[in-house]
Formats: sequence, C-alpha cells, structure tokens
Amino acid sequence: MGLTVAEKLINAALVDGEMKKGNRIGIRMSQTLTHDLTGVMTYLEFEAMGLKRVKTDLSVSYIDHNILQADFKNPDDHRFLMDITNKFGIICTKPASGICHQLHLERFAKPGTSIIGSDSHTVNAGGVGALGIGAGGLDVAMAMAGEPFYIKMPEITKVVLTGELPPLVSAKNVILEILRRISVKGGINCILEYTGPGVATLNVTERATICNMGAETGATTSVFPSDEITRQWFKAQGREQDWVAILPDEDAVYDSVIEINMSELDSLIALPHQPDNVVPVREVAGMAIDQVMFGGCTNSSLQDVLSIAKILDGKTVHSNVDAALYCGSRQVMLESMRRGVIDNLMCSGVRIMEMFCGACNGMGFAPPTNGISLRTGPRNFIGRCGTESANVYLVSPEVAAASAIRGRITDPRDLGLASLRYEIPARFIIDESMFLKPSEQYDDKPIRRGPNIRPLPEFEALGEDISGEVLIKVEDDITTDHIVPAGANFMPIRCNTPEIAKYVFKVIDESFAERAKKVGSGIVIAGHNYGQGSSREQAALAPRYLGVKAVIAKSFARIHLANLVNFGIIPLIFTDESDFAAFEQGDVISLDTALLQEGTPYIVRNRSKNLEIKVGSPLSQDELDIVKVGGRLNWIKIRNS
Ligand code: MIC
Repeated sequence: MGLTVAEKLINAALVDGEMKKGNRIGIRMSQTLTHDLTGVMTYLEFEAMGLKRVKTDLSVSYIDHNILQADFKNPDDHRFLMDITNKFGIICTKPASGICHQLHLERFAKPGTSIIGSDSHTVNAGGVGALGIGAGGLDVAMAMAGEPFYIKMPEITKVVLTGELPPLVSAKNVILEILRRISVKGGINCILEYTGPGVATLNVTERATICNMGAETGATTSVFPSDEITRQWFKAQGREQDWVAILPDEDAVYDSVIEINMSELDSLIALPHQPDNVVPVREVAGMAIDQVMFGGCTNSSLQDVLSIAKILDGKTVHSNVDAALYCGSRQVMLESMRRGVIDNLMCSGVRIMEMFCGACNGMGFAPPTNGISLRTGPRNFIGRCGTESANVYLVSPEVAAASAIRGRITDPRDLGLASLRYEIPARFIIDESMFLKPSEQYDDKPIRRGPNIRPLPEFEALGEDISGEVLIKVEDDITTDHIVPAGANFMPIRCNTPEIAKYVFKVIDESFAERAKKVGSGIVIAGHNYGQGSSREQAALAPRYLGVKAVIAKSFARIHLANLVNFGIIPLIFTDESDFAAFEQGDVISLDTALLQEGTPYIVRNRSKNLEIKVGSPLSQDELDIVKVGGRLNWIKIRNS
C-alpha cells in the first residue's frame, strides 16, 4: 500500500511504535524552534536536564514576540536567550529580525525534515513539505535533549484542491473555508494533507498560509507535497541543495476527504471571537472599523505586502482607521523597500512597524475600547489583542487593504481593482546579519538572568487520594488565552510563575487565582476542546502552581493535553457527556489516583452531590505515570537517578 506525504514524513522520523492510526508513536525531531515568549521557559527546562549541547541537527531561538521594551523584563529575556543559546549550540536571532515561522521557512525548513516548535504555528513549515509540529516548551526541550516526541498516529485527511483562486481572493480564504466547514475542533488528531491539481497553482508562502492556520482546526499538522514549485522557492532562497521531491504515492490511502474548488471561493471573514466563525465578507460589509493590522505569522510574506501595497497604491487609509504593517522578515522588508513599496505604503498612511509577531497577541497596537479591528493574523480570541471589549475580525490582506481605504468592511472585488499578479523573485535578498551563531563548544560563561526570570516551580507527586473543590466550570472551546492572558501587560511575566499565576482565568473570572490559592487543591470542569490555541505551557503550569490537580472535560486540545501531563495535572474525560451537568462550582470532588490505569473506566466522587461519575483517561500508561509523579521533570529526575 502506498504512502501519503504525511506518512512518508512520519516514517522518516519514526523511532518508536508502528504507524497505525491511534497508536502511540515516537518520532525524532531533527529541528527545533522556539521564540522569546515560550523560549525562556523552554531553555530553563533544557538546562534542568543537565545536558551541555543540543542533540538536534539544528535548533533556532527567535526573538520575535516580546519586543516592546517598556522596562527591563523583555530585554532581560532577550539577553538570557542570547547567552543560553550560545552555550548550548543554538542559533539565536536578535530582536525583531522577523517572525519565527516566516524566517524558518526562508532559511531552515527543508522538505522531509521534522520540526518541533514551542508555538502552535510551527505547522507553517508544511508549506515546504516538512513535518512541523507545535508543542509545549518542555516537549521541545526534550527534543533538544534527543528524546523522541510522542503523539497518537493521526488520521490523514486528504484536502483536494481544484480550480484556481479567483482574482483578489487569496490563499487565506482556503483555510477560512476549511475552518468554516470543520470548525476549531474538526482537525483534532488529524493531519490535513493537500493534494489535487489546485496545489500547482499555489506558491510556497500561499501554501504556508494555509498550513499555518490549520493550527486553528486543532490538526496535529498540515502538509503540502514538495514539488517543482517548492524547488523554485529553494532556488530563489539560495538553498536549492536543501530541496527534495516528496509526493504522495498513487495508491496512498487517506482516512477522509475534503474537496475545495478554489475557483468558487468567496472572500471570507472570521467574526469575533473564534477563527471558525466564518461568513462571506459581503454579509458584514459596510461595518465601520477602527483598526487594521497587516501581518502576523499567517500573512506577512512578500506577496502579502505587495498585494496590500497594490490595493493602496495612490489611495490613503481612511481618516477613522489606524493601520499598521508588520513584515514577516527582513527579507520581506528589504524586498519591499527595493520595489519602493514601503515608501508608497507610508504615503498611504500605513504605520510601518518592526518585523515581529506584533499585535496578533497584543504586544502593542491594541484596539480602543469596543474597537473593531480587522487583522490578517490567525486568531481572534476574546481579549487576545490586549483590549477585552474589542472585536477582532480575521481576513485576507486584500480584504484588510480594501477596508482600510473605505473605513468599512469591504470585499476588495467591490472596488473595481485589477487582479493582482505575483511571481516569486528569481533570487530573494538574503540577509542573515541578525543571526547569532553559537560558540563551537559549551563554554562556562555565566548566563545573565534578570530578576523576572524565576526558577521553575517544583511540584510534589500527586497523592493517592486527591480531594479538591470545583474551582471553575467552563463551556466548550476555552482557549489558552482564557486560561493565561495574552497582551503586553501579561506576556513579559510568563517566566515568572508566581506573577503570571495571579491572572489565571482572568478573562472569565478575576477571582479565580485568589479562590484557588485559598482552597489549595482544585478541579476544573470543562466542555469540548479545552485548551484550544496556543502551546503556552503556562496554561498548565500556572493552574498547577495554584493547586489545580485535575481537569475533567468533554475533550481536550492536543497540545494543551500534553502540557497538562508535563506539569502534573490529571486530564479526565466524561464517559457520558451529560454528566457535565452533575458538577457545579464549589462541589467537593475526590479522586483515587491509585486506580487510574490506561483504558480502565474510573470513578470520580462528587461528595457535595453524593454522586459517582464515570470518566476515562485519554492518557497512555506512560503518561499516567508521568502525571502521578508530578510531571515530566520529576519523571526525568527519577529515570536518571
Ligand atoms: C503565545 O502567546 O503563547 C503565542 C506565542 O502568541 C502563541 C503561540 C502558539 O500558538 O503556540 C499564540 O499564538 O497564542
């Protein structure tokens, strides 16, 4: 039986288990990527493992998130990252050299490689036929230590693309259409693999846009074949030697199929506050807007910038609109400058920001109170932009540009514009002036740590009998932004657990942290897809620090589930979803961890209601053992002692 592209990539990296659907498999990740927001914790974890050098083929640390230097915290993190990466053999980029996913695509990702990153959008690398997987920092640290990364062998969904994108309806609309169809949970435990004649009409960054936002479906990853178009991209990036062809076998077998005729795609928009809340732009056209953000890891390529500039050419941003552009990399910025495009955008009234992830998660450029913000990024969760009352809409660069001119949500096809043509340059400008190469060998120079970089908290093993109070009961699709807030006020304290813990669940219930601390041992009750979104491990670590011992949910998002295991919180799943109703905030629950075994039904006691509720564990026995000893770092210490 032939193999899909995804199976070929997994097979090439497989070091443990058999590639059968649902099986637990271990893969060797040849490359890692981190960024400053998740990376500080990742390198503290790697340091705690006691190794002197990384064991990967390549590891890169990008400084592309916490860029505003309002006080010492972010610059201290940057300095720490530069010091520690130099010691351990990791390439580091200086602040604001570009967005990690765009930069990794340009300089390092290769077809056939496996890349694990402490950011859910690491899946961007699927655009060149690499296996990019997002994970919590501790899993990335493990990969740097040469340990396999374990996942459930996902199902493979064949996404057949036919036709061609219509004028002014760009690649972002493909993934918005997929989100409209399958929702923010439709991809869990799946890989979205793109095939069909439409693939040949898409260039690498268009493919990367589609893969990138596949993270919003919950998919393990997304992948395109590596073909002639990919080869041309590598040639233009001056690394043709890194290219290999990877195509699916003719008789490859897929688990499900989604068909998209791109010629029939509409301009789409995701309404607040979820990326799958998708409707045609014309349904909401005319709504007045306050802000436009161009850029973000989904849409900050050269093609995106050129499209925006073409639409704005000779026009100005509406007087009521504040518009800002974040180019994805120095390459994108330099190419745009070479073509005079940045001058034109400035003359149109667009603010030219630094090259970083920027406003997507609220590191500056927050909207005003109740503001309407149109963004080309991948996420619009409540509060993520830094302003809780704001409404964020996700759109393509073309919709964003047309709307910026009109001051109202606008389908660019209603502006009478000519279609946009884009050819990748024969040779991109290559600029590595902000890349820091690590020392050849481990050196003993001390690593400079600012006072905000606190040691990793230590957790005790879970006792056999756990009693706790239901601290909060939440509905479906609770995101990591609900659990640990984004925004310029909170992101600089991510590596200071006692501080960030004060804001756990702030977006839903400001009293959570205080209550949790008083109670000392707590349980969270949740609906489906708990922990959707980011890989940020603080969404597990900080609740654990506050005494949360278990989360009982209808289902979990993949990365967050792994983070719960890593930090010693027991994830449990309702056997009968209607039992969700049997819990209220304040109920006292007891669990007997000694009875927790893989595949064995398990009883949770709700003492306040005198009920016994059947639940199951989504974990393997190995993972259960890790949780019981208080998390992965404890488990490593025990294993190595
Ligand atoms: C974050 O705030 O944690 C990030 C970096 O912005 C994440 C990363 C991720 O997706 O894993 C996010 O986009 O929410």
